[in-house]
This record gives sequence, structure tokens and C-alpha cells, in this order.
Amino acid sequence: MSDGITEQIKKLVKERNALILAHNYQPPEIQDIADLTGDSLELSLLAAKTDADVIVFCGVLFMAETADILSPDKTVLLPRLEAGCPLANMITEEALSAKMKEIAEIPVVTYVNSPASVKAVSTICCTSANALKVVNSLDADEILMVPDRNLAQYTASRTNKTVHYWNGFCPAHESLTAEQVLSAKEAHPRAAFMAHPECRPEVLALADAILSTSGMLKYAKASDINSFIVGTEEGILYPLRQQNPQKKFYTASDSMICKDMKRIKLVDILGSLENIKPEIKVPKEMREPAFQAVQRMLKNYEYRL
Ligand code: CIZ
Repeated sequence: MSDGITEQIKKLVKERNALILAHNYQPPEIQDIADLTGDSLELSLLAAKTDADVIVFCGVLFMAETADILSPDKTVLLPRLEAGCPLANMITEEALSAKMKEIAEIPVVTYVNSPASVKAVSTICCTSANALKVVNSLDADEILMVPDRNLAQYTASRTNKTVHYWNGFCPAHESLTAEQVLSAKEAHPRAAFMAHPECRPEVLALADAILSTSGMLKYAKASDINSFIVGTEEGILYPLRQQNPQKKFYTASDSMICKDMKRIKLVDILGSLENIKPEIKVPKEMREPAFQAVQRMLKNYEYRL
């Protein structure tokens, strides 16, 4: 049955001149069928460079929006429209605009994990990999970082600037406690602990390396260390294990699962390619300022193919 679906998807991918993108947190069968896997921004940047007519984004809504912002002439599909991001939903354009009136001239650095409407009113975007570089690149002593408070506090701890933050968080990363990390370390004393900057400050204090998902993949491959405790959504364990079959990877906690990242099934990808929907289209008047905020970041972004 699953083989039948795989073949049908592959046939439609060719017929529609489509490209399937899968985020590092997607389930194994989705990563296996994808043309490209990676973090949200690298996937959108790679897709923009292709001549594909259709992008099927296996991830969550803000990721498909970013793909559309960078590839407005392609048709971007999100196979399950209800795959949202609780962190992105913790901020709205209206709430941010009201805050911006209060803080006047302070620039707003917006994490890519945010709605397109929020990017559109922001000074510049950042990723978890380049947040510090983006903040330091700004000609301002004070900045507001949105929507993730943990990424903002982590950045604040490494810059001389004053970083104000929005009170948002990713429930999967927020769920990881220092006690859980300490017991994982006790169980695997030789393992290095890699943590995502969306984790709480007391968890980051225990990390050997604080990295984005792409950073974790690079670090684990390049490192001489043979075992790792992983402090991010459990989907990343699949590419980590595939790319490093001789190394061991342990999740820091079994609760680091994002249910939105697991919504898309093979059958949804098939349906999406058959019907060319649900399509994600950022309105032009929102897309242009959002694109500018992403473009300002890209000047700082060390992106490699
Ligand atoms: O933006 C992304 O891809 C996410 C959610 C995490 C990361 O660090 O890559």
C-alpha cells in the first residue's frame, strides 16, 4: 500500500514539475520521499533556485509562507492546512504593531518561525543559527526580539546590546527540563549534549553546543565524539542516525515531539499533488515588506549549497 503511494507521488512529482521539501522534524517516511530535507530557511532558499513549478512543503504554515515569499512565481502547497506552529501563533501583527508604537525607534528582529504578517512589519528576520550575528549587525543599542523568549535571552547573554523579548516559546523545546538533561547525562556520561536555542536558559547552561537543526547535523558529522544527547524535536534523530550510522544519538526527553510536525502523511502529499491544494499564497502587499525583512537578514546569512 505504502509502496503504491510512493510510486504515485513520484509520478505526480514529475508530471507537475514539483519539488517535495521536508523539514528536519518530519517523520522518516516523509523525509525519505522528499527531494530536499533541511531547516525551513535553507529549504526555501534551495527551492527558489530550482525551476520547479510546484513546491510541496512538508512542515508547518510559516515555512510554506517563507517558501512563497522567496518563490512568488511558484505554487506552494502545504498538504495539511492545519499544520501550524504554536510558537508562531503566540504573536500577531496587531499585537506587535501596538508594541512597536510603545518602543518607538527600537528595531524588531523577528525569528523566521513567525507569521508572514509579522515579518512584514519587522525590521529584519533571523534564524536560530544567525540571531546573534543579525542582532550585532544592527546600528542600535536596544532591540526587540520576537516571538521566542528563549532564543532572545540566549542572544542577550552573548551581546552587549539590550535585548527586549516577546513572551513566546515553542512548547516542545520549553518542555525539556534541566533535571531531564541531567538524568540523560547520567545515563550517557560520554555523550555531548546538543541543545536548540529555543530551550530554556537553564537547559542551555548544560549544553556542550547550542545549535540550530542544520548546525546539529553539521556538528555531529564533523565531531570526533561518538555519542550525543539531542535537545530538540525528535524528528531530527532520523537524519542524524542516517548520516552517522557509527554514532549514537539519544533524545534528551521523550516529550520533545511537535504534533504539528507529524500531521502530514504520505496520503496528504498525494492528495495535494493531485488537486494542487491547499495552496499558501502570501498577499502581495504583505509579501513585499516580508521579503525585505528576509532579504536584510540574508546579507548576514552564511548560506552554503
Ligand atoms: O526554522 C527551522 O527550521 C526550525 C524550526 C528550527 C531550526 O533550528 O532549524
